[in-house]
Amino acid sequence: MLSRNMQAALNKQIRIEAESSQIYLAMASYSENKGLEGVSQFMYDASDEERQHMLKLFKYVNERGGQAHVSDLVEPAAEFGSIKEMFETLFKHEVFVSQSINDLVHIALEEKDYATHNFLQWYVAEQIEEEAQARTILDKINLIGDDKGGLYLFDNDIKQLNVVSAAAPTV
Ligand code: OFO
Repeated sequence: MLSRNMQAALNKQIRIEAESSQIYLAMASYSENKGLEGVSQFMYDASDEERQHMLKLFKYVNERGGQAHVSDLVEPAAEFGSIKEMFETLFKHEVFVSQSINDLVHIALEEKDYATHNFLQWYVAEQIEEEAQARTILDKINLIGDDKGGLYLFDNDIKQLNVVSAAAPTV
């Protein structure tokens, strides 16, 4: 059985994952409007993945005798100065999510809730992967700079990234 405190913290994370899904959906729209097919597909897939992260937590809360909560979401930014800025925002957001998962792990340990601690390990590993992926993408974008041809190639390149992550087991 989840404590009230743990339940509230997990419900907060449910909201954060749902907001992540909306943030990436807004980024999909922004990049699709810029004609970047590969980048927008990457963002659509990332948005779907975040919804899966949300649902996994949602089901866990209910399984453990709590009640998963559907809450209001903050409207995400729709405009970014550039594709580079968009990916910088993504990276910062993932760092924020990692911190939030760390805080959850901390609460689980404090409360000696080892089941939740064990459950959260999947998210800890996932955040390491997502942060690393965002950093790799940012490095590439920094290399490209303002070169339009480079951006075109990058847009093709990121499609391969999609294939790799789509082949990897998710939830
Ligand atoms: Fe849910 O992993 Fe990104 O935010």
